[in-house]
Amino acid sequence: MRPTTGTAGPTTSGLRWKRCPESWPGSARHEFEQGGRAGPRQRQRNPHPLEDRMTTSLTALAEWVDSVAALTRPERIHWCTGSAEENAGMINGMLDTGDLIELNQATHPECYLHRSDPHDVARVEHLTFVCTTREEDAGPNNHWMSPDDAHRKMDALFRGCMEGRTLYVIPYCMGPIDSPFARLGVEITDSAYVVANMRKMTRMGADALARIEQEGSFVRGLHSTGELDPDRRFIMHFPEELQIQSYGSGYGGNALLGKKCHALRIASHQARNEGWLAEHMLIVGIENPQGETRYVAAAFPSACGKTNLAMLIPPEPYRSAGWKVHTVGDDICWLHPGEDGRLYAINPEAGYFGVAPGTSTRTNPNALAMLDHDAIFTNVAVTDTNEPWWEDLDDRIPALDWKGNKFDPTTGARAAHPNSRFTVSMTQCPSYTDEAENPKGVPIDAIIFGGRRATLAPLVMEARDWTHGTFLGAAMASETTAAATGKVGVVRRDPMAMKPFCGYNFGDYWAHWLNVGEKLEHPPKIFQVNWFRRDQDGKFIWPGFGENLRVLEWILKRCAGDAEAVDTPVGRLPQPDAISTDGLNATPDMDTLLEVDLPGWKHELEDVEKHLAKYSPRTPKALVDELHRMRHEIG
Ligand code: GTP
Ligand code: SPV
Ligand code: MN
Repeated sequence: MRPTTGTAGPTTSGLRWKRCPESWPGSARHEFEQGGRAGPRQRQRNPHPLEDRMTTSLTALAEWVDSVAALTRPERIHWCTGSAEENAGMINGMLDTGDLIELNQATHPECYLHRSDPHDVARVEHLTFVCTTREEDAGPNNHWMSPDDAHRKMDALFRGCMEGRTLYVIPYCMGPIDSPFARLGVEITDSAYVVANMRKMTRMGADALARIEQEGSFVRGLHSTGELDPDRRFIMHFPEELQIQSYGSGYGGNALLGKKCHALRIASHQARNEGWLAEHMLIVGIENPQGETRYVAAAFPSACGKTNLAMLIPPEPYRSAGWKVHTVGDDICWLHPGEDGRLYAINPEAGYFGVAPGTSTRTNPNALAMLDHDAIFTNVAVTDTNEPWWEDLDDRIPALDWKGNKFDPTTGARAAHPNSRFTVSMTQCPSYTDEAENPKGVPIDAIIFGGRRATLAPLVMEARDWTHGTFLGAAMASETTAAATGKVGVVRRDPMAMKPFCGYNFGDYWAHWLNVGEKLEHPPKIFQVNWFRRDQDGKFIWPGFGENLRVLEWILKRCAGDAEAVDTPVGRLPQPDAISTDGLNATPDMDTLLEVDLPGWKHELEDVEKHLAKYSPRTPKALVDELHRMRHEIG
């Protein structure tokens, strides 16, 4: 069954989109006034000869689209309204071209499969650049190219690249449409798949355009899938120009420019100038049996458990005691200091682009429940009944692998790509909360850093204060995953889970973290967790997933002043019996999970010292002092 244009197409959003008020009191407006202009220039404009409808009253936007069209030479220009009819038409078009494959519409209505080019299945960190005027401002954490060189390179790639294709203009809003903290962008792309994904992942279309026209300022993102040649693939960021240019990939983080490119790399740069934080964090509310909801934000590197923690289902006996989970976001979090001295979080996204493998009724039932309608699957396998399938989903044997070849289980090969993904509107999640639309955001009690570490890092520990917490974040390390191309399972430093996403020098970023914390009268407490500690047989010691609520319970008790902790040179840990194991089938080895291996930490700190020194002279002295204090206490 295909969606019919003009009738009810895939309905993605139950979001309450409000008409734009006259003006927004927030920083975007402020920035605009600081620019000293009286208001966005408006002019009467005749439609471009290639356009299929009238476009915008904002001259800067119209001129930019004209200039991109002159460079890329598309056959047609389409301004996306975000309507259901438009979406249905585009999905039909992709079914015709084979960009989308219909899945079983009886079991999975409005679900489609996209198979990427096999060489285009993950982020490409080695081809991702931050192009600031001065190389030091991008820092050793980023690949750098001068803006002039980058523009020259990208102009050459974009020249004529949309010949015979449609240029889509996607106005989008990151954050609740009526929030002062929301930011606007326009992505130009020649990929219908990108449009369909952006429609689920952002507030896209007419309302966003209306706000862009009122504010006059927006991030310009230009994307073309090009010829998908990995040697002609670049993801360029120009934070000083509020521009993104991406060529040669159709994959998520490389192509859905609102996500990592805008909401992290460009936004982190803006956040530093404006006194807030743009972070790679989930946001979740935990409601205790007394009915009090406390929000935490957690930064784990790619494919290290954010989506799972954000929508966990409380295990027994927590569920029957009345614990509930409210999901605000699963990947990106913008944190603003509030007038009451607390930190407030919004999720700039409107959907989830989540890792499929490992998702099952045992690990993440909420995710499964949101994936049986109106979802786009990328690079998963399919069963003989044409349902989406991935490793660990269940014990069926799929018929076709992610490339569309007949699946042979005897080869030991995986059927779904390890970085196969789903795209779905956040409102489809059973644990979705309206707080995701709260323009002020939600107040954060705890910030949690976590990584994938087989050894050393304990299940949980608390930082003694904001500075120590910033140190723990800066020192984070984690095993690499399939979310980016390159080797998997290599431990690398991934400060605040932002190694691939910070749009400026980590030295300046850590200084900014310290500054933000210093100004907060009631800063969140900072914790570090590790769900991925392994035993001698290589098995995970901690059961993880829903059971992680047991750790969150201790964290929230600490925030409320209701739990004890043991002070150690590296951080404050729970006593082994402080984490409840009631109702677990087998009691995990809590002694190992909570051990503090001081010689191991001594060795770790030597490596952290070298890591911090890489960012000298911009590394804040307070972090080096913290390292010395810990080392001194270890003795
Ligand atoms: P990105 O979308 O790439 O940013 O990933 P993410 O941080 O949201 O990770 P996600 O929750 O999708 O989990 C990635 C993989 O880790 C999946 O295969 C999960 O099944 C697995 N995982 C998540 N949480 C846990 C946990 O608590 N324990 C174990 N052992 N595995 C987990
Ligand atoms: C990640 O890699 O952290 C993701 C997926 O969340 S992507 O959109 O590719 O960045
Ligand atoms: Mn992510």
